[in-house]
Amino acid sequence: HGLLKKRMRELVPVKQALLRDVRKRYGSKEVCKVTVDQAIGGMRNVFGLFYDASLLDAKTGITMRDYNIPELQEYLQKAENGHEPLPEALFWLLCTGDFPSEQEFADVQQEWKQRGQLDSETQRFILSLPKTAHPMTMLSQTLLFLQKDSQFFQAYDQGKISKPQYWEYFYEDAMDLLAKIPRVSAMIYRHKYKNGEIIQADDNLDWAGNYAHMLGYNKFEVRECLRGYLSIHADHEGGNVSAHTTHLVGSALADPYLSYSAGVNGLAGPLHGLANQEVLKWLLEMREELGDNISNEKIQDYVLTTIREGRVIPGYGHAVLRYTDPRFIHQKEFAARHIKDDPLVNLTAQCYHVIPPVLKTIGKIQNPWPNVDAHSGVLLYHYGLREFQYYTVVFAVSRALGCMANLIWSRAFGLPIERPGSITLRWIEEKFGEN
Ligand code: FCX
Repeated sequence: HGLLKKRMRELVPVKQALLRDVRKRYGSKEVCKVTVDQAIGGMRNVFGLFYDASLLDAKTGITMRDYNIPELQEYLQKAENGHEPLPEALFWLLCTGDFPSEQEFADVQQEWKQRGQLDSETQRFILSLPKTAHPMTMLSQTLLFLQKDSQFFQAYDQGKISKPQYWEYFYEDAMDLLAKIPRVSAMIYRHKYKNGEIIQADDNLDWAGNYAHMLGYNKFEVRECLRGYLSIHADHEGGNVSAHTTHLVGSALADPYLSYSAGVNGLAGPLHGLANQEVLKWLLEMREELGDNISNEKIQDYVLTTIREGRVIPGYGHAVLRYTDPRFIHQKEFAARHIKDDPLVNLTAQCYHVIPPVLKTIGKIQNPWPNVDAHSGVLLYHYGLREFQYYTVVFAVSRALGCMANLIWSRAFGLPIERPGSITLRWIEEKFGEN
């Protein structure tokens, strides 16, 4: 076994004991009240989930194991001459709460290389998918195809395992899934957009660098872009659609492949992960209609027209955040360091100044500021990855890190099947009605 599993075996009993103690001391304390509005309104600010690896603050944004985005960028391992954090190191942190040593980091990297091969059946499956399918659908389908290899499913099916062992089998599946997902995703890209001309993995590269390479983008800067991208999108606490779906499906003891395929389906919604493709579409439409060097006034009008048409401004707003998403800032700073005079990058920066004041004038919008999706696609577009339908797949490769770390811990903590209650209109009227 690798060093991460060894470390998890040390940690699991310690954290299980901590959880028992917390429940004993605080188990009956009230976390929050729930109003009828909250039950109907998508459970905003209902704290009814336990999800240990990250926490979202409305003002300051995401922390993963208590570290914010600039801290992660500073403390996690980087590639030689690189500035961006490496996802292998982040996964260690998400699983253990500690930054990995060089040896521990290298061990995860090595393990993913060893587990990453796709067998010929899987490759044939991907290459047989209809090219008209959306790349997110292809990814979800391939994760389901890989489910045949689930060690958890097989052991459970044969009645071989009991509850204390579940997490170890989830761990094995999670590590396999993470090792394979860049290869699967790159193959989907090459199949759909590049005549099926597959690029073999380069085992000298790191996980994210290799993904860039297999997509067909070999500049150091593109690798750096993906290293950062795959790190900052990894986890965004438990309540967002992809994380919550994965967590919920996993709670029924559906294995990591089934669980994450479900999470990917949620990520494919335009109000969630698909927003990054929508941003590109929206910016390109704006440029097509208004040309280059668009004035601030024209952008304002375009925003208002989009809203009048009953559409949302993609990349702006958030269910939890109330200020600019620090992940947006991370990408903006990346662009400032690496990219000079790209029209779409410049337009994105201009939109950042112009759009929030316009959205503020529309009373119902709770958060006028940009989220991560407002910037991510523009970077990929700059580097030549212009098939924007594909962008959410890159998000999905990243989100797998957070979802898998949390899924392993959900089983290690022995969390039960998730089953909140629901209410009906009649129930509300009868409970709160006058008579
Ligand atoms: N453009 C236009 N209208 C917006 C808006 C935007 N960017 N953001 C919110 N609104 C509207 C909502 O549609 C809602 O209108 P309604 O009452 O007529 O249905 C109203 O303002 C109140 O919504 P609000 O409470 O501010 O936001 P929600 O928590 O309901 O929704 C999302 C949050 C993110 C879904 C919403 O802001 C949105 O649709 N943004 C655009 C899509 C997007 O960027 N999604 C990515 C989010 C995230 F980063 C991710 O998951 O990846």
